[in-house]
Amino acid sequence: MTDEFARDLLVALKERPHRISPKYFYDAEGSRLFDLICELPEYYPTRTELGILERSVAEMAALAGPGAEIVEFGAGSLRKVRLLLQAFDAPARYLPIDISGDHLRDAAAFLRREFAGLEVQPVVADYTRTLQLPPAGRGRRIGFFPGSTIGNFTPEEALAFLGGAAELLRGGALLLGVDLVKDPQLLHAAYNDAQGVTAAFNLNLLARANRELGANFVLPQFAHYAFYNAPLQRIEMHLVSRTRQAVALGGEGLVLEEGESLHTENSYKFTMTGVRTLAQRAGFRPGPIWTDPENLFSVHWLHA
Ligand code: AVI
Repeated sequence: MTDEFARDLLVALKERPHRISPKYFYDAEGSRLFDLICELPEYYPTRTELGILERSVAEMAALAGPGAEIVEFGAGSLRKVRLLLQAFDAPARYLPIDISGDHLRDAAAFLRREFAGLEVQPVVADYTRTLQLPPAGRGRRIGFFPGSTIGNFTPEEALAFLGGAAELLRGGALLLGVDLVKDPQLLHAAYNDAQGVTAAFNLNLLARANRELGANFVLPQFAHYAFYNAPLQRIEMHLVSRTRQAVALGGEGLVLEEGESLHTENSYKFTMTGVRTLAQRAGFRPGPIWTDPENLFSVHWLHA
């Protein structure tokens, strides 16, 4: 990962516009900051999705049927998958897929203790690449991809990911959590919180480069800038250079001009029809959609 990070950051700084994958946010500190974001008053997606799951998990369990196995893409918040594991009828197996082996081991140990009889089989892999899973059991395979992480993919990546998931889950279904388009002020606030946690999360990408790659980014010289790009239906996060500055990375010297930005993340927002069309193109048959009273967030059942 360190080599890949070094290479991608170097490319990002040399090419214009400067942009890098948001996957590099998530070292231990980045994951800690993201957990804090999920608790912020302005960041509605996590609590809204949890509310939807709590209200509708019985319907989801009925659709899954007995002895299902849950395949989670990314071992994120245990709170969400626990709701499914508690409500599903005798789930046979839980297969969390994550690039971080440590995170997976902790999550697996925790769930094995809580759900006696549940087989937990972690898969250390990058779920955005082609995946091999252990052979399916007798129950249906239900994929789980909550949190609107799909929104952090480019449209092409989202289609490719969903196409792969449809193959992997054939005969089963995917439960997909998706953030919806809404009042831009609400979106803006969610990515510009008053406590500055999202800013710290964004800046951690540079702090991480200093820690891991021996770079010399001076964090106060960069501004967190997040805005809703309405025509493209996405939040964009950037780190904007406050001044002309030299950066040393991997033995190379680079210059960032005043006002130049490093584009660190897109977070696409969807309409319900948009999700259904995308899912159909990827080989799913759209099923029920659950949402909250304010239509902030949606959870989709997609037949594979
Ligand atoms: C993980 N992902 C869905 C979050 C989002 O909302 O796009 C990451 C995030 N970025 C800033 N705040 C939260």
